[in-house]
Amino acid sequence: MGKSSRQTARMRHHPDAYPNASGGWGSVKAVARILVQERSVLRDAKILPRQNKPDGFMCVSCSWAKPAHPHTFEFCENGAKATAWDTTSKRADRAFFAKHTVSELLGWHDHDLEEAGRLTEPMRYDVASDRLVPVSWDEAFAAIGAQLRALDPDSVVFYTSGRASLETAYMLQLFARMYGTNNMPDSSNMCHESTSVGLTQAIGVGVGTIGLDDFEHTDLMFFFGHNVGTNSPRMLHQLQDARKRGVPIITFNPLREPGLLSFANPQSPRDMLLPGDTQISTQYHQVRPGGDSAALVGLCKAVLEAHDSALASGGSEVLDTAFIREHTVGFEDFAQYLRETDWAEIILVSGLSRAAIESAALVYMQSNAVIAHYGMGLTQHRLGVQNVRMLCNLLFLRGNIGKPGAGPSPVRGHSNVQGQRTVGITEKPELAPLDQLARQFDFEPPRKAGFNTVEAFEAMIDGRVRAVVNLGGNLVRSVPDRARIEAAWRGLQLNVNIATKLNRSHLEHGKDAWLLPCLSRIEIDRSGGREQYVSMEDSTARFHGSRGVAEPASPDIRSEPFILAGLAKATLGERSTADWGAWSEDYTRVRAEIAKTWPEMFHDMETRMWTPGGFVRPLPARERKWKTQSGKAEFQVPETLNEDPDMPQSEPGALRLMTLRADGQFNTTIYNHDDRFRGVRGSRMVLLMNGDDMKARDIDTGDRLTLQTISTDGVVRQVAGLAAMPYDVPRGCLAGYYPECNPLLPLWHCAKQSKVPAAKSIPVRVVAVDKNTGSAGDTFRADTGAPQHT
Ligand SMILES: Nc1nc2c(c(=O)[nH]1)N[C@H]1C(S)=C(S)[C@@H](COP(=O)(O)OP(=O)(O)OC[C@H]3O[C@@H](n4cnc5c(=O)[nH]c(N)nc54)[C@H](O)[C@@H]3O)O[C@H]1N2
Ligand SMILES: Nc1nc2c(c(=O)[nH]1)N[C@H]1C(S)=C(S)[C@@H](COP(=O)(O)OP(=O)(O)OC[C@H]3O[C@@H](n4cnc5c(=O)[nH]c(N)nc54)[C@H](O)[C@@H]3O)O[C@H]1N2
Ligand SMILES: [Mo]
Repeated sequence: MGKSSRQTARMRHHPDAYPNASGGWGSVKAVARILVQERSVLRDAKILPRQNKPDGFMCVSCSWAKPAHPHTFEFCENGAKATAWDTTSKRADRAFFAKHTVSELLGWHDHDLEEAGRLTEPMRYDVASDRLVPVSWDEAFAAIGAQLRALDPDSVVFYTSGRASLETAYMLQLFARMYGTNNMPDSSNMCHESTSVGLTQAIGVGVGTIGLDDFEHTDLMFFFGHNVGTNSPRMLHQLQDARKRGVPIITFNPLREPGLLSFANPQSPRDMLLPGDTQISTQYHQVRPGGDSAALVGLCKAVLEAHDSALASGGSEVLDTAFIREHTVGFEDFAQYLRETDWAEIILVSGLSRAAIESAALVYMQSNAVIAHYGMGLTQHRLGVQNVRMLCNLLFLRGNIGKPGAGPSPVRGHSNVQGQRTVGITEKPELAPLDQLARQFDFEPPRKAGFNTVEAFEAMIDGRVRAVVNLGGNLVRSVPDRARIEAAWRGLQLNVNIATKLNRSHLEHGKDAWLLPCLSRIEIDRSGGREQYVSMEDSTARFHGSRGVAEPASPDIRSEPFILAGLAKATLGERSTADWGAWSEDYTRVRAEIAKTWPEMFHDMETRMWTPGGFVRPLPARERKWKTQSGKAEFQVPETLNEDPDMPQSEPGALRLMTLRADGQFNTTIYNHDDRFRGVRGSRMVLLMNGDDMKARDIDTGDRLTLQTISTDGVVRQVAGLAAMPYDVPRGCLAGYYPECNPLLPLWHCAKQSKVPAAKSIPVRVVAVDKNTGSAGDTFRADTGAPQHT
């Protein structure tokens, strides 16, 4: 086989060339492969069937709703992978750390670090031997507590990734506030914070308003910038049911995602046997990255024009004028803005034709109940908050909120990222019930705003942050501006990591670094000598109990509540009125405190958390009660449609880079080097590129590109060794993988108001092309080392 045909075989690029729809037999095979790879106990035990069941554990992968009447196998390919990853029989134990120095491990690929297996006991970095060495829990708590006491609370940051339970999150926020800081950045600062800010402004709650029942009543669903087949696959069940009822799905996404085109349910024998897959998207609009505000304004303009001409010709209203009158403010200004905005600008910025936008608007106008799902394609932009507001504007025009089958549906990321914020993890003091906490625990909580993720790292770079307590993140990988933030991380005085598996953030040690291994919630938690349960909130604002089913990976690992209690006691000592010890031995006590803080939400939690399908939190917007500044749902006039102030209009050849997830990863956890749906195998150092853009630059498939960020701050940000692959994306943009491309993303290139890094629109140029001379196989083998960056 010649060079280029071998490459094409490895990098099957066109979605139509992909043999399987989302799910299907490929998905069954992928699950089987990871069970073998991890030598997972799943193969023997009956663990998977208890995933997302009312009496089982809530999946550690995505946050999608857990139905009251679950499928026998209420899990997906990626949920099964996540479970296998945690229940692996591999161990990174003291023998492993005795064998490998930290300097050596720093040369390992991210995949290989986690693949070493579960951590088994607490460790501390030892300078003399350049190794992580075992310590006792008491020793760790005492040493960390002493250091924290000596530090200024303003210089300490408590990060949470979105997997922690409600109990853990509540304990962490209380610990941080009793210690004296609101520095509580979390993963949502890099994720759906644009939603929390935008929806709160528009509808008075920072979360989506739809539930699973709405899928049965909807007439139309939009999908903006979410890759459901990979990132929340269980949602495909509801989508497929709706499609069977004939409900159209209109997708706006620059990239033609095989996972949004068609679906075969691997758990439905009928779908597996019948030829022909169910079509997911009935219309697919390849909007330019960052062109969503323009596309949404275009949709609104088409609806308004149809309304005006219907009235002029004596027809009936297209807008829901009763809803607009009774429930909203700002309509007149927005309508005027729509009338004054030229189609030419909308078409230019969105990259879509007027006919395409009007065809979507037409279906919207024919539908009485519309859901708008969205993900990182909307939130991770400079105008991320505005994108969310424009989506609300579109829904408001026809009263598509607070009625069955309608509403905004931000598809959240981590399994409890929404819940953490609900129970007080926030850097914004105004969002936490500080007075209540003060009364409940007899202390004076700090009132000063804390750092979000971007601010925490800005402060770390200039030396104002000295210590980090990191619950479950891999920040040197997930945060932008890798070269600068890694250096800052290494300069920390104290670095405390609570984690299940080894990652790079544990190895880039500061002066004093600790690694405290915790249970996964798939495991049975016997803290205090009896089985403990935890709880979480899903993407549809429902709370669920979760009980572990697997034996712990090691007798010497501890639960997150136990670890936080140990740290809090050692740090706060007599200063704290909370009975940390008792809490860590009986989580019902923690839930009782949560219920005291938010009685309306969490009353009778012990029984309600086991309700099949979960219990729902009060959502005023769902009842058309608006807790906004004006007391109404608020239209917004966009500030600008031109997405990107950082994108030079003048530089010819400038490209916009989107950084995305592959099928073989969960965020910084890399299960394998494949992206099954997109047909990429064996490498993540790949750039999906428009074929004409490649031709114009004389780039062939497999050539290795060096990308450089376009910026004026004098910092050179560059990633080399990215193999070009033609893909169906609009001209002028390309897609690469997160976290490999994070060195290109400047820390300050983030959304106004929410500070979510603009990971979906990084201005870049190609500065070097290495012609591929070896075989494709050689090219890909080179990727198993640590990602290259300069
Ligand atoms: N298996 C698995 N599941 C996961 C995760 C995982 O890594 N693996 N991560 C979890 C987390 S934390 C999160 S936040 C979610 C993330 O799930 P998603 O929201 O799906 O996030 P991404 O994979 O980053 O991709 C976003 C999609 O947006 C599109 N896009 C990019 N730019 C634009 C744009 O400007 N406009 C529009 N309309 N679309 C755009 C991309 O083509 C892609 O299809 O998934 C969660 N679930
Ligand atoms: N360029 C770019 N950057 C991005 C994004 C993007 O799309 N593009 N997405 C952003 C988004 S949406 C997110 S959410 C962030 C995520 O960023 P992070 O929160 O930093 O990272 P994760 O990869 O989710 O965390 C992985 C680690 O969690 C630990 N872990 C796993 N399970 C548990 C557990 O039960 N308890 C504890 N304590 N630890 C556990 C493991 O040790 C693992 O190494 O990344 C953001 N960064
Ligand atoms: Mo996320």
